[in-house]
Amino acid sequence: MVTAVARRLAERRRRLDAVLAPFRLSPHALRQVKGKMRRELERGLRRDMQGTATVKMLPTYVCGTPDGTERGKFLALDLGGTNFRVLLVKIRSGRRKSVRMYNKIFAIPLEIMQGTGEELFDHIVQCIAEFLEYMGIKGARLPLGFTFSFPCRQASIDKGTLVGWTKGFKATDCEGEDVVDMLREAIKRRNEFDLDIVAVVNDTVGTMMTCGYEDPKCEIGLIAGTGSNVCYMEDMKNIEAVEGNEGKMCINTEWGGFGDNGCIDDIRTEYDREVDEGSLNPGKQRYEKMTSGMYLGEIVRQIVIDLTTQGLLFRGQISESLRKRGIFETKFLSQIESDRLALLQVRRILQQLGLDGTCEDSIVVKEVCGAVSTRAARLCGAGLAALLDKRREDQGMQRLEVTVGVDGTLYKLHPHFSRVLRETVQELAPQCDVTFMLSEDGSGKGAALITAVAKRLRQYLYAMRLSDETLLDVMARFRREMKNGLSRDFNPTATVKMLPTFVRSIPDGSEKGDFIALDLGGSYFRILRVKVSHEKRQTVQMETEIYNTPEDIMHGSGTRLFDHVAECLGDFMEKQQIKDKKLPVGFTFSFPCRQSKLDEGILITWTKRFKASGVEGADVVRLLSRAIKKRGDYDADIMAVVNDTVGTMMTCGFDDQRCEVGLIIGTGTNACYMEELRHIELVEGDEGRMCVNTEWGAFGDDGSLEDIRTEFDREIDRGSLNPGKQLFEKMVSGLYMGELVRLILVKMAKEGLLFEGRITPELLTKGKFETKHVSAIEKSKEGLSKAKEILTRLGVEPSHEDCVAVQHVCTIVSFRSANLVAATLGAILCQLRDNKGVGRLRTTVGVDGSLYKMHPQYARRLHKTTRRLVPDSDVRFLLSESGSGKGAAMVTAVAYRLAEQHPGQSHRVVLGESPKEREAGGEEGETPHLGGFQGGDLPSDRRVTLAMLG
Ligand code: 0WK
Ligand code: 0WK
Ligand code: BGC
Ligand code: BGC
Repeated sequence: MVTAVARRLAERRRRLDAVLAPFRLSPHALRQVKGKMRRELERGLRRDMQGTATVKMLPTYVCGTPDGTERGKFLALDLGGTNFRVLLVKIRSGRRKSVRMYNKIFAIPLEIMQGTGEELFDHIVQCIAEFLEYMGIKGARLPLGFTFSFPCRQASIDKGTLVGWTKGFKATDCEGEDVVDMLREAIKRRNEFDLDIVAVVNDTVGTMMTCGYEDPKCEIGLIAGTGSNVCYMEDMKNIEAVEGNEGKMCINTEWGGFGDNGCIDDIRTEYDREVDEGSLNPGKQRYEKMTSGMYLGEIVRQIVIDLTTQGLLFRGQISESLRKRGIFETKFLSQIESDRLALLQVRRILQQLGLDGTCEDSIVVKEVCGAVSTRAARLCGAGLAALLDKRREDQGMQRLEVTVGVDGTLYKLHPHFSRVLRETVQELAPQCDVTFMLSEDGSGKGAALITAVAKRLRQYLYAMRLSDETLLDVMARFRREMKNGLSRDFNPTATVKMLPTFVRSIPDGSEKGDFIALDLGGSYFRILRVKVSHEKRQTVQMETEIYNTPEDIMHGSGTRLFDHVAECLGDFMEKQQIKDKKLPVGFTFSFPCRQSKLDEGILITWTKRFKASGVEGADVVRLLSRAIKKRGDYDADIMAVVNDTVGTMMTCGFDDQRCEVGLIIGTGTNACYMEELRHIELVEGDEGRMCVNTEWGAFGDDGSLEDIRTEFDREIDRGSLNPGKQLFEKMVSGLYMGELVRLILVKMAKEGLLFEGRITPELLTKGKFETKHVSAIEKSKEGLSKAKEILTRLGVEPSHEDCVAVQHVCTIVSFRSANLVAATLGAILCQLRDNKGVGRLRTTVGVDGSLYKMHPQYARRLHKTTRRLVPDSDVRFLLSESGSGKGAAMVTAVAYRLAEQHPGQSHRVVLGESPKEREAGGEEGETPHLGGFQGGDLPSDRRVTLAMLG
């Protein structure tokens, strides 16, 4: 008897093992699955495999994980898992960073899941309406993030074409359709409320974002629920279907389709085939059907039927209910496999399923459940290990540290699934340190975060739109910075340096003489001969030569730079046949220089394109004089070094006596103005005025503009020659504007908002989109055709809409620039008004610079905003036709005029002068300090200059 029972049990064991053996995948078999998955992942990324790859690797146009700056109120829909949720998500950023969610779960009846598409989307909209009603927010046109947990091919963040239904869904007229459009139409059909559908995302992506909000290392989203799928952040250069090689984009693998080409048929069992044939989508989602909650119960049912048929279970009696498809839900597996459940309870579950069996039967069923769920977990583990190793190798790392955000009822509720999955990953991807992070809040939160980013993406264009309120605030901030710069105590730490220029007045029309002017620092290096004569009326004749300043000179040594300047000057004097003359030279040097006298300029820091070594902290007049001396083939007397803003003010002052502000909006940006000497604490004396070079380009270097700087401004700064410096200039000036636009276009293209996501190497090349392109595209008439031309040259085959959008971006960027300049200029105008103690300021601003001159709308916008911000002023903007070289010559000429009118006058500088110097009245060396000068002890012509400006 005993042996008969033992034999029967052994036979039963043997036959049970035979049935379950294919589920017990060996490490070798799993490694093979991992290898195959790896191949399919790679294939799916290839452009030429798009149509045939079974693992679709769908671009999601999500290019970043949350960075905590997301904020706002969003509606989120979460369709495709067990429950259909409608959520209201409130996101706060900054110190009070938080996400609050209100959600309601709605059922999706089977007949809706498998009815018509219209019925399905009408049902969804019905649920939304109920939710909005319930939340009392029907009127709010909230931005919506739509988690749609099915394979969608996306051309942009807010477009998703359904590739094919999976899981329990089979609604007609949806496959091949854009589900966002279908939802928009259903909302329109209902005509009860309106929503701004900003993003459609897969639940894996929503899950990754939800977890990424807590853990920035989360770059993988895994769903082990009704369905099975994973997404991850891939390097753009590996995503052939989307143009561009920079940055990352999230890929929705849709690994559920793994094996649809038969590559894992070797491990698929007859039960898997049964389940597939009986499914809504036979032949599809084979991997999903071996791993996800929708099917595990069904596999168990198939095995139980087979074992029962073999007489190994339930005394060979197949109950009616056991024949019913789907009766053995996966939740029963989780319950049956739970260690806490006694066999008796397993038996009770089986009884509920109409399976009245013995405890032995319960043990067998439990074992079957275990075999099926373990295989599922191990197969998921093998798939995930393939992805992890791919990421590790792609990044060329020995060890990869990453967080995987997980959601799904199978992972959450099954007693062993998550553990077996983790163990398998450890086994098959030992070089990866993986943290599994359970998504507590579901993918709706993630969808809201993506909506926040997508909206912000559109929003970041809004972030470039500065309201008058903000501009007035910027104006007030700049005014404070001016004060700090003028103050003796705060100047050392001030960002806006307010540099005294020792130019005390503008021309009064009586100047005359023959001068050379050098103009270095703008787009071109000009050398001019300026003859100021006084026949009937004062006239100025100028001859100009433009010289190239190659980049290697700009970035080389200071000696080479000044040798180059001296060489050009030599060439110019040759051409002018004045090499035998020693003409006074006015040197326009368009960089921040600290001056203690007119013919000395200590370079504080390079800006724009210059970075020559050994010049910062040195006197550029001395460097140039030395370079000229070294040549010995001509002589020149550098009488003055002026900033181009000062030169511009003087040039315009020549024609308009009211000109007391000089403004440059060109490669760089800056302004100077005539300030009351009593306010310039760095210079002693209270009488009269002196021109102050504000060097406003550095405004914000102390972080005072962080609230209006955008991610693009930060990117520009990071990629510049002087990170952290000239932050205002980088938001405003011509050297950076084209690049700002390029960065925005790249990001919009990445989000699929432009060029259907096409990104070309040209578009990705720094500096390829120039400010002159911005100017060309904003031309009212031919702007759009210019846009087409320029974008075509960048290889992005723009549509008309693209051109319109690009023109829009150009406008927003250049508008912001003009508005910001209006704000800082407004501060100077208010200072002048208050200095003069007048109710209404009447003044002239002399302007120069290629951006102001060449951009079709810039000047008009600047004028308009300035007048709006400083209504109690009559400002004339006078364009400098002849550049600042003329101004530099004027400074020299004024020196001569004043020398004639006031021989022997002077004043003292306090900043940077040691007490000894103050006593001694200046250091030794070639050129004495302006401060110490007492008239008589300098060569005749020098004396005139200094005194006059005293
Ligand atoms: C919860 C997520 C949802 C996802 C679901 C998957 O919020 O987006 O589809 O998990 O798990 P399931 O409900 O299918 O088990
Ligand atoms: C022309 C002036 C020059 C100044 C330039 C600025 O003569 O001193 O530096 O404008 O404009 P940019 O050439 O940088 O556009
Ligand atoms: C769908 C995926 C989804 C997964 C998990 C699969 O059936 O194809 O898009 O992410 O289920 O819900
Ligand atoms: C420089 C200023 C100059 C301005 C305009 C800035 O980068 O710092 O000195 O006036 O460009 O050329």
